[in-house]
Amino acid sequence: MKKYAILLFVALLLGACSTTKKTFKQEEISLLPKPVSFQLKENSFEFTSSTKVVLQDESQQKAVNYLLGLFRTAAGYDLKVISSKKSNTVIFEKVTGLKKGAYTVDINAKSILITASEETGYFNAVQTIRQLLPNQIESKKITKMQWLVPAATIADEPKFEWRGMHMDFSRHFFNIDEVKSFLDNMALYKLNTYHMHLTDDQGWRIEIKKYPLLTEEGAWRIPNNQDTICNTRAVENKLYTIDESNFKEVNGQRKYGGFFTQDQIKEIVAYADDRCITVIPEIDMPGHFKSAIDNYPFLSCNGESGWDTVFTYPTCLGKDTTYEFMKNVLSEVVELFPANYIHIGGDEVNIKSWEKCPHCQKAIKDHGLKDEHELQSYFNRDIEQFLLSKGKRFMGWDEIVKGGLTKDASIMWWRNWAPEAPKTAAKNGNDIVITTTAAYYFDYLNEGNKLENVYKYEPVPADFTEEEAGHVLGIQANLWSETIPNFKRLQYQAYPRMFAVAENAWVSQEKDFASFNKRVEKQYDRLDALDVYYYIPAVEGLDKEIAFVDKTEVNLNLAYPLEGTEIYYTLDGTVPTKSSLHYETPFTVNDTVEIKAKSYRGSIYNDLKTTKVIRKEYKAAAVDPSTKANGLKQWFIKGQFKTVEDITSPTATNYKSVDSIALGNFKDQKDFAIVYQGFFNAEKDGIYEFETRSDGGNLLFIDDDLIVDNGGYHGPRKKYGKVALKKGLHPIKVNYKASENPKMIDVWYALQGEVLKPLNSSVTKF
Ligand code: TNX
Repeated sequence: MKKYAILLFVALLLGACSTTKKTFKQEEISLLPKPVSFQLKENSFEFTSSTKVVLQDESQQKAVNYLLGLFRTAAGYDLKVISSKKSNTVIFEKVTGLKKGAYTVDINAKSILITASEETGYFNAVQTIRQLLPNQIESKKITKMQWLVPAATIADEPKFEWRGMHMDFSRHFFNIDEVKSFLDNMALYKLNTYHMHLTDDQGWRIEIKKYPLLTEEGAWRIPNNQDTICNTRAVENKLYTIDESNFKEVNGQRKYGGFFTQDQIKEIVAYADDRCITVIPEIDMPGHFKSAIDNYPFLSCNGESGWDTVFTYPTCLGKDTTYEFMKNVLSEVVELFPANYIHIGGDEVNIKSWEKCPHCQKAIKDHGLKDEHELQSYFNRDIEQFLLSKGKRFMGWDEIVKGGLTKDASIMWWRNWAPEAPKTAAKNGNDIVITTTAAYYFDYLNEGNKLENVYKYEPVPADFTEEEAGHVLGIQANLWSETIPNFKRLQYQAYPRMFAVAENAWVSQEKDFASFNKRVEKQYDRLDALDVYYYIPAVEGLDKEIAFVDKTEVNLNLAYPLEGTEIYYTLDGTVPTKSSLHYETPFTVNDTVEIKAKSYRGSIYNDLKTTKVIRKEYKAAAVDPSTKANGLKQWFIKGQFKTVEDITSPTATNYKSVDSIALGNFKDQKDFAIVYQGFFNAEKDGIYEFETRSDGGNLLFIDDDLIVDNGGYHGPRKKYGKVALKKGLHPIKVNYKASENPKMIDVWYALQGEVLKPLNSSVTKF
């Protein structure tokens, strides 16, 4: 008896040893997107080389493959796949009634049970387990370690069916390995729709067998003025270097470009499909078509190809050959992409060409159309019918709403300034993907469109009824690549903002930025393991010149705290590296210098920030200025001025006295200038900042010295300047030259470092 008791005790002990493992703390866990429900339990499950995976149904294959792949690469072993339950197993089990993408996971020391009703549910469950595993699971090198997953019960389902990311291959090209890496990381965050913008003015990126010139010629360009921004920025900032591997020598000419063969497209689609990601192709038409028109000039209204003022000449919609060309292209495209939707663009069309084109005008007349917008809709409907005949649905940018849509069409709303487009579409019963410039334009810099803004943005328009909201398929962020010339830069623009898209596309619960941000912070180490580049907090304090008289303290800060991020800077004009000066505390400057600073987290750095720190001499106040009233003198001068420099100071006494600087009723006038003159009252000795905002051009002088140079012809633009002023009155003059379409002239001021205030009669005299 005693002997049995001892045996039983040993058995229990052994059992306990093999099943009692680490219990995780909540802070160690960071799931993104956040699951609907997550209950942490005691203990954990350990993956070992003897862990088996129970596969019972074909719909589980993709999820199982992905799980096996993770362990093969990072742990160096193959998990065995079996069909019946045992202990130390990961069991995939089909249940009925869960929504698409939904899953449950139950993890205990002995097993992991995953349930779902279809393949994307299983796949999402594996991604949750992937995020619960140590970051080393992302490594391409084998690590020997304990692969623990916390015991927990999880139930989860997505909010939106369309959880999208977009890449623009035309403006800059990204190769197939980069696409695959992007897809892998989309999968990790449960993003399931990948929109490929494959054609545009700057390059055609998909092989079309019937029209070989599209890629033989249309995929390659001689670097031109479209490349100036990147090339200029790249001088000091390598993140803007145009990827060298996308250049090739053609007949002695260095050309930029690239394209996907149809086989490569199939490979991408299959790779995405293995990750439960749908690929949506976009062939942008009838505008943004220059790369095709260049090589097939019959497509345009008069054989012309190139840029008009803002957009390129579109294809002619009055010639049958255009319709035939589009359909021939699409016939090949539909065969390559199994997705339901084909995106035909439809944005930013320069309809001026159609106004002048006899073919287009004839088509408008023949088909009883009202105008050029209806001509585009006529074209859209024809293309839509064609796509329907191929079993595909038609999708386009929100401009296509204007001339009328059929019930079946779907749109992507991007123009934040055109809220009537999604409203009209939703009322009409069209489905909508929200991709607005207000939050989802990831080509916009992180500093201007911050993570918090993306996270807090409410995608469904506030004026949508419940029924209309039902037409919102989901959300998508776009990575337009005019200024994204390499894959590192693309990742820099995408992360961490892509997390906000993943979270808001998935989670229905109320938003809480602080708690979301905690989970975001935990992702950076995983991104490091994945070898993904990302945005880190920028150096703040160098946005404007710093002026001083004697000496000044320079204070550099990170825009927000992020563990492991440090600032490096130089004072000798060179671009800082990690061997440059390491910023610890504010430092004193007593002569004019240029500061260049970058933040670093490991080898990740962000955009260079540069500013001048300039020594100034005080300007003495005017002696005996003999002023009578508050405000400024204003002269309105009729006449054509070539530049703002051509305005001479008026001496006439026909001025008006004004309290503030503003365009007011002059908005409706043409060909004029305005001059303001008087004194600025400096309340104390100090550095003063002036800022002007105007169109056309303006110059601000103090004591006849140019302080703000906002000259040159331009749309509304702000500029600033700084000056050291002794307490008292200082002569001030503002010359403004109106643009063709006068919009504004106003002037702001502040003591350096303080908030700008409008310049008005409280500080001016004449
Ligand atoms: C507008 S979004 C465009 C793109 C540009 C993008 C730059 C859309 C349908 N058209 O062609 O790349 O702005 O932000």
